This record gives sequence, C-alpha cells and structure tokens, in this order.
Amino acid sequence: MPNEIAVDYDGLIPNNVGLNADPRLRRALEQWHPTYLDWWKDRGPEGFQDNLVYLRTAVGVDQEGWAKFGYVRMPEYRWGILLAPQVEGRTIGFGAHKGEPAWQDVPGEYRAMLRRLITVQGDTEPASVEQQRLLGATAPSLYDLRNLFQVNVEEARHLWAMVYLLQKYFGRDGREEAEDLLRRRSGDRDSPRLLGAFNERTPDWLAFFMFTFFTDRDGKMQLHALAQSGFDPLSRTCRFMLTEEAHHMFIGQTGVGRIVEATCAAMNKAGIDDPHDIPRVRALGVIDLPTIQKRANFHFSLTLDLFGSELSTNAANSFNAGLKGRYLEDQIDDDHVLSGATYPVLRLRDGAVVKEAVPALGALNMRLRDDYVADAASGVERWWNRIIERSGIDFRISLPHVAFNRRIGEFAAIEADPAGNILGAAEWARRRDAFLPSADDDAYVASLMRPAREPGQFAAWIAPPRTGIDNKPGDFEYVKLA
Ligand code: BYC
Repeated sequence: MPNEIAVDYDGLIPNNVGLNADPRLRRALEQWHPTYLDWWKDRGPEGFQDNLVYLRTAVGVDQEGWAKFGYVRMPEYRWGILLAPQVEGRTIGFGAHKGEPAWQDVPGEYRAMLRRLITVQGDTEPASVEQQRLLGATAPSLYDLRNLFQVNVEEARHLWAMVYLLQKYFGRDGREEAEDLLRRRSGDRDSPRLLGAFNERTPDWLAFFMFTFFTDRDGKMQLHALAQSGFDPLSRTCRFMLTEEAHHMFIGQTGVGRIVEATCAAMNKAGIDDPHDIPRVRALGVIDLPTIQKRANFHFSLTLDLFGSELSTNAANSFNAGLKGRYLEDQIDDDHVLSGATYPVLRLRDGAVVKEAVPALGALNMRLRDDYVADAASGVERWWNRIIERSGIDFRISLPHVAFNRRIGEFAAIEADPAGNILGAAEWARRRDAFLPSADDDAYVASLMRPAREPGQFAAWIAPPRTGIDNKPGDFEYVKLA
C-alpha cells in the first residue's frame, strides 16, 4: 500500500499513487507523456514557454503546505498525480448502494457510465487551456500573466488526474480515451470539445476573468458532486482538485472586481455619475459597467448549459448508481436515495415559465444548477457589487434569469430577456445587443488589450491587486521576460 501523504517526487511523474509499484500503468503514462508535451507546446500558452514563471506546484496532499512556489519554465512544470488521503472505512453515501463499502475498483455494471463522466470532466481541462492560449500576449500586468499560467498548468494537471483514472482503471478503452483527450480541439469543426461552452473563444482578459468566475465555478460544483462518488479513486482525485480550483475562482472574482474598481475610480475622478453614459466612460479608457453586465449575462447563461437538462435520466442513473452525488451530499439531511422525494423545477408551460414539483431523482441537474446560481449570486454581491456600492455609483450587476440565452434544456427553444420575460424572435433580434455584448462592445474591449510588462505596471482599465501572490510585493517580477 503506498504511503498516501508522501509524494514520490523523484520519477518523471510525481505521484502519491504508488506508480513505481505498477509498471504497466507507469509505462502507459510515460507513453502518453510525450504526446501530452506536444499538445502543451502546440495548444498550450502561445509564447512564454522559455520564460521563468513564478508558479505554485502541488507537492503534497495534506491541507497544510500542499504547494510550493518557485520559478519554473512551463514545459518543465511537475504535473503530478495526487489523490486526497483515503478515508478508512468509507462507504457509498447515496443511491442504490448506499452504505456499502466505497469501490476501490470500477464496478463492472457501471463501467460505461463512469468512463463517460470521467471523460467529460477530463475533456474540459485541456479545452480551457486551449481557449486561453493567446491571452499571454495582452496581459495587463506580470501578476495577471502569472495567474493565467497558473490556471493553465493546473487545468493541465487536472487533465493528468483524469487520464490517470482512465489509464489505471479502464484498460485499453481508457488509453484510447486518454489519447482522444489530446486529439479533440476547442472550437474545431471536425473534432470539437464535448461541451458547448468549451468551444467558445476567450478573446480578451474580461472574458478570461468572467470564465474563471462563472465557468470554473461549474467546475467547482461538478467536482464537488464527483467528490461524493462511491468510486473512491474518483472521489479522492476530485477532492484534491478542489484545493487548486479555489484559486482559479479567486482570480476570476478579483479580476472582474479590479476592473470594476478601475472603472468606478475613473468615473469618480472625472465626475461622471451616470454609468450609462458609455461614450464618456469609454473616453477614460476603462470598461463601462453596462458592458461588464452584458459579459456577465453571456458567461452565466453559457455556463448554465453545462449542467445539462433540468430533467435528466443520465443524472438520475449516475446518482442511483452511486457515481455522482449532489453538492455537499454528505451534509444533506435526507435519505440519500430520494425515494418519493420531489424537487421544484422551472418549466415552460403554455408559453410561460412555471415552477413544478417533479420526482427529485430526475431533477438532479436542476438542483446542482440551483446550488451553482446561489453560489455565483453571492460572489457577485460580495466581490463586485460591494465595490460599486462603496464608490457611490448607482449601478448593480445582477445575474440574468435562468431562461435567458439558453441552448440546452427547458428553455433552449425560446428567447427570454434577462428578467425572464419570453420574447418573440423579432423582438429578441431587435433587443439582443442590449442584453449581450455587441460587436461594438467587443471591439472596444479588444482595443484596450495591450500588454503591460514592467514589474508593478498595470493597464489603466484594471486596478492592482490588494496583495501579491505568495505575499510578494507589488513590483515583484512574476514572469522573467528577459
Ligand atoms: N454541451 O441528460 P442531459 C470544469 C449532452 S467544468 C454539449 O441533459 P447529463 C472546468 C450530454 O452529454 C465541469 N452537450 O445531461 C471549468 C448528453 O449526451 P449523451 C465539467 C451537452 O448527461 C473551467 C445529452 O446532452 N465536469 O471542470 O445529465 C475550466 C443529454 O444530457 C451539454 C462535468 O461536467 C452541453 N452543455 O449532464 C476547466 C462533470 N449538456 O451522453 C474545467 C461530468 C449536456 O447522451 N459531466 N449535453 O451523448 C456530467 O456530469 C454530465 O455529462 C453533464 C451533462 C452535467 C455535463
């Protein structure tokens, strides 16, 4: 039995899964490694591959001191396989197998379902790296450049986490899936990534921060649901991934927060109190609040699609099977089987949005999405609206209705405004640019994207952070460009 806290850091692949004692698996991963590096160089961050970047690397799995900081060239980053410690005597917490010992191997009857969940999760990780690959060229500071690369190397480590599961537990099928994870490409017409939002562009830094706020938060919710899994290796993997994920959302919430802060400060300095006076605000070289709202509308609605349909037999099956639980399943006070339970779901009935109680088992995607919406809404209040409020400007960023701009599920067939009023096609077309970023809005944001590359220098449209990474001072050289 490997020691599960100590990480073997000596071999090619740092790990706490006893890779040395499993030559077949080690060989499979070592064979995958060069293709992975080719993928990283080809589809990972454009440029900066030879620069030293001040990065965090996971070196342990105990809560205290699990990471170390230091200068690394990205291709030399130590992508490792790290599982949270095994919980002695852990049992399956929900579904038809509730109370049975957690599986240490793949339950044969659920093999296909489990492989699918792991593959979908795995696919999102390299997808996000691909989506963000061009942003380095326009980073608003070295601090932000470093944060981008931190997110990128850790999402890539999450790919390793899923590839480990596929290679260790799914034999030949798993190896093929692992190869396909490097073959699909975000946005590619012939071989796209599996989920919609991961084929969109991340064209600028506002999009990057919105993505890390909204879409990484879907990652948080889904990882929490998978961390409840009765398949113990998946649970342990996801628990450790969540440790890293928190920082990605921090980058999103503070990133947008810093943009909001720069806008409010510039408006106050210029004596502008109407946030809707867009030409005057833009003349200051900052991003007007209505454009930030429209970007939030876009990323939020796109991310809601990642939860799948409100009513889903896939979700019911994976819950019943004990593979994917609810958010914080182990803290919910019910039977964890959901026999006879109902859950309120928003549905489209005779052209109106109504709430209907449906069997809870079929509504698990909706439930996870509700938990997500609450989490995102509280982040918007705490991180963005508080800054606007303190500046005295009369504006609030709000999340649009869940029926707004949807492509998956109950509301895919209709158009609704951000308040949830259903619109006809003509009215939607006429008003669309008031709800979602227009070509003009995007062009304005794009015009601001010029790099700031001196230590301590920040683009005018974003405020500096309150504290540095690893408590470094404001003018710290997070990326050595020389
Ligand atoms: N786009 O029953 P349905 C992250 C498919 S993010 C395209 O409605 P289900 C990260 C679905 O696959 C978290 N297709 O939904 C964030 C199914 O196809 P099949 C990623 C979609 O299956 C930032 C069919 O429609 N992890 O980690 O209950 C940076 C009917 O599906 C979409 C996970 O998602 C879509 N948006 O739920 C880096 C967890 N939605 O199978 C990383 C694992 C649905 O019939 N995945 N479809 O061919 C899952 O739990 C589920 O697959 C989903 C879908 C929640 C995604």
